[in-house]
Amino acid sequence: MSDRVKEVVEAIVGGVRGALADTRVTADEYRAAIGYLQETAQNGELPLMIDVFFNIAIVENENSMHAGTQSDLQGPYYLPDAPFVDGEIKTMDEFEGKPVLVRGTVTDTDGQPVADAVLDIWQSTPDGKYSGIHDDIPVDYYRGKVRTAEDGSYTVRTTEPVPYQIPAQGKTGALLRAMGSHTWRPAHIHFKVNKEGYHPITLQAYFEGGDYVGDDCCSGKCNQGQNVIPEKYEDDVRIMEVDIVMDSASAQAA
Ligand code: MBD
Ligand code: FE
Repeated sequence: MSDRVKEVVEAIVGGVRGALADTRVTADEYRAAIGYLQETAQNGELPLMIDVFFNIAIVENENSMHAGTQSDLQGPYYLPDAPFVDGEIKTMDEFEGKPVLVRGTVTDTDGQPVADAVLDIWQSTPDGKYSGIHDDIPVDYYRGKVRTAEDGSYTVRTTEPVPYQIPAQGKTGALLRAMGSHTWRPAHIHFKVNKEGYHPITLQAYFEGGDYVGDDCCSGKCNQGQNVIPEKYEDDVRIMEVDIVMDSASAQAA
């Protein structure tokens, strides 16, 4: 007997029973739903479907345990072994991607700079693929780690990612469309920020004015208006200013 299993499963069962009652789900609908879930699992899409609807809730649980910048979805394409880069993430010339300068500062909850924090950044190509995952794009492209300087600042040059379509042809896509929704995420750049003694942060920066910002099929933090970075250019280069606040790992939950 596990108290934790009992607690979690009883709460989920209670919640689902309540929803089934509220919406007066019929026996036919119930059987159809079981068949749909079974097909989803057989097609290997159960993790995707669960993530689309529920991952953000887990992220918020983790967020409630510390102050500072709130984390966002990690997504399925993080790879831990990205190289350290010197001011520039490797991109492929053939794409002629629009240049973007990602910069900002990492501070603690007292506003003091956090030096030597590692930002691990990953993003899509200008045609919406992730290296090491799609199309044999070399794994050291579109991914890179940088460290903050003494004053907590960091800067890295890359190219603009584009909106990303989650697998649309399967059961998850069909379900979203049946709900009047869609299978798109807005363009985003992922970050993991780590520094010993601080809560790690996993976030995404979104491009203000971009398609699907605020209408993310995966309910990322842009749907709450967070981490949507104002449009700003310097010499025709889009600037993404992402300032991050790290909470001490020893701080108690708020
Ligand atoms: C992505 O690139 C992503 O970041 C998430 C959260 C889900 C699917 C694809
Ligand atoms: Fe992503």
